[in-house]
Amino acid sequence: MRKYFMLLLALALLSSGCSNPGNPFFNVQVLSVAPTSATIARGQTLQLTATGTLFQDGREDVTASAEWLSSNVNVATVSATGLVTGVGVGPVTITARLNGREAFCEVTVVSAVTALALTPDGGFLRVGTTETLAATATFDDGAVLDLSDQVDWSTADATVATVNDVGAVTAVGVGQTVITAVAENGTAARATVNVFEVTIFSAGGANAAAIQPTVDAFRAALGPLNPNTAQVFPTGRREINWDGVPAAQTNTNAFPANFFNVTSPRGVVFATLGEGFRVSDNAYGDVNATYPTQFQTFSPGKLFATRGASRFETEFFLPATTTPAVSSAFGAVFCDPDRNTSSLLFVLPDGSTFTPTVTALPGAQGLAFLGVQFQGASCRGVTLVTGEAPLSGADNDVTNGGVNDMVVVDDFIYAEPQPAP
Ligand SMILES: [Ca+2]
Ligand SMILES: [Ca+2]
Ligand SMILES: [Ca+2]
Repeated sequence: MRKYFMLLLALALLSSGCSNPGNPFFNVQVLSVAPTSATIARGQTLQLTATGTLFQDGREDVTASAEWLSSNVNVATVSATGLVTGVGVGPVTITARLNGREAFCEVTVVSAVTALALTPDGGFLRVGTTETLAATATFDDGAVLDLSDQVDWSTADATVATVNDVGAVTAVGVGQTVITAVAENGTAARATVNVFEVTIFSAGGANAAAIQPTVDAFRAALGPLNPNTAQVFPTGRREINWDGVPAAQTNTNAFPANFFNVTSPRGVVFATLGEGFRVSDNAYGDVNATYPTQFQTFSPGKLFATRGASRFETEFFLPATTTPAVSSAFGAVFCDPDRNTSSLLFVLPDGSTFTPTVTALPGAQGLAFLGVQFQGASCRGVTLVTGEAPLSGADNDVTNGGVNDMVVVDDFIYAEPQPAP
């Protein structure tokens, strides 16, 4: 077997140029170039790589060893290390040559930028975060190329956001700025960037008194409590504590989702993928007799939950209308969050999300408050993730013999809904 292999090796060496044993690449069997075709703009560069397939040793990068040639140096030049530079408009063939073998890349060089676009436009960035914009150019021959590393970038207000030479925008301070990109021929494009910041109000403890200072700080930050009327106030806050819900709409899964926009106008409507909503005056003891050992009120004596789900949405409207609105702050009391699985989910106007979790866990039967105040942003609504499973007669809380963290809510506190921008 070994003898047979040695014979094969000898034959291979003979057939692959062993007359030139001083050349380390004498046994290159196949030479390839990547990419094999490309479109670049005049002035743009493109790094090609050459790979040799060797008889014994597999594939090897031979970019630095190959000889590089351009079929037309008036269209594109190529350096000794395979770097192509577009010089004039047209097609050109770049050739890599090594030990008598050749490989090619067909390059098209395009010229005039006729349009430039920046994406995303209208993004929302939290202070301290970075997002990279893309500058996409359309050329006179219809070619479309990403020119992010070729254009000149600038910001209208560096105290709001800065931008580097490849389009990476870093949020500095609350506000709005315009990012501009200019191509070599002067074609420009602009994108608006909104920078926001958030203040988190978070507390957890064994009883209402333990979270009261944080709740009150959140109230103070939002301003005066507005009355439960159809009017839109320019400032201030609204609250829902569930305690005034009539008896006929308490302890039933048919609590109206629009109760606090129609019956008692406060500018919110609820939505759930579950079976409905239920206000309880018995800590859901009529759903599961063990729940009152876990759920206490912040404001006596009613609580709120969705049924058939463990999350629901709160959407903002101009009070007593069907006109969508936005709010810049929302907070809620969470009853008995035992694990870090309850949260608020805000969707910003650009579709990005901000999802703070209830992390100030209160102990086995306590209360937590989580409030978020935005500066420089407001939201159409908020999703409340309340524990890990729907309330159920068969599903006790995790600290009372069950497997899932059961959570309900009490007071909602939110900034006055405002007309959507
Ligand atoms: Ca209450
Ligand atoms: Ca518990
Ligand atoms: Ca729980």
